[in-house]
Amino acid sequence: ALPHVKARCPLYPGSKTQRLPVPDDKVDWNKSWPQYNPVNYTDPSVLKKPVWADPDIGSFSPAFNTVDSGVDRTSFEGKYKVESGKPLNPRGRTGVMGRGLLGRWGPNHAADPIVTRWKVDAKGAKILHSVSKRPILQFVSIKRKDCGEWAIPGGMVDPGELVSLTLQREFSEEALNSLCVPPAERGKIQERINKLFKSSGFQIYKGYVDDPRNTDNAWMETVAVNFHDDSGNSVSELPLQAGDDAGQVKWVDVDSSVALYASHSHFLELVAKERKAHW
Ligand code: RP5
Ligand code: MG
Ligand code: MG
Repeated sequence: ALPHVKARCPLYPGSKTQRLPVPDDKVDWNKSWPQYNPVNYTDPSVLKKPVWADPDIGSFSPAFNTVDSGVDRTSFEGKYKVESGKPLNPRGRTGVMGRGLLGRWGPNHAADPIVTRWKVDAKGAKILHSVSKRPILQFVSIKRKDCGEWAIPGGMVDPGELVSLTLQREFSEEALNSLCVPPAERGKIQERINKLFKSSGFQIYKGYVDDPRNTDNAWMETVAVNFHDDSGNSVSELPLQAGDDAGQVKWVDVDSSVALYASHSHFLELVAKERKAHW
């Protein structure tokens, strides 16, 4: 895998903390760097001890590389190292130690629902891309409130929650604003969502996410699943409405030139290849 990039962004998100610059050839922990001494940063929102966050190491020593009191501390990347009680990012140095904005020491597990349909003309015929001559996919994208970047409407897996439920819950909260749907419309929408999320899920990716919030001791991992509305008559007709940590929501053409949050563009590339769509 290529060395992580967004996990080395100069300014740590939501803070004034500058990461220690880590050159490409020093990302790997196996490359000796005796003077490496990155800044220690854990966001005040994490130190306040919300339910979703671990306590600080010292008073707290969880069992790593296993499920520990309901919290999944296993990594899709295999067994990660623990040094002086702190887990080490399996993809290497980030220029920040501590947890930053992430609640868990070690892996922080998320799920990404990639809901797609074909781009069609007024008659319902698939539109082919002028250069690649392939049909164009569209996916439901949200604009994240934290950074303003467009993204897949993903979210954290709650302790003990099935990933299949996280996928449906996060999509409902962020792209359909399910928490604010009037009761009269709720049943019909719920029925469509249930149907889509029960049937056509295709796992696209499972593993490390190159997320700007990652640190040397805490990082994002995800399961990304594609739910494709091939005929365009199920989810395509749902009224999209941004909710929770999403500021806007819309159908976006799947194309290599669209810049997205974290590794989301890579996930869409895998979807496009799988569906033989334009990329
Ligand atoms: C990314 O952060 C994942 O791919 C997922 O989309 C997202 C989960 O974090 P929140 O949306 O809950 O902030 O790394
Ligand atoms: Mg969410
Ligand atoms: Mg989210």
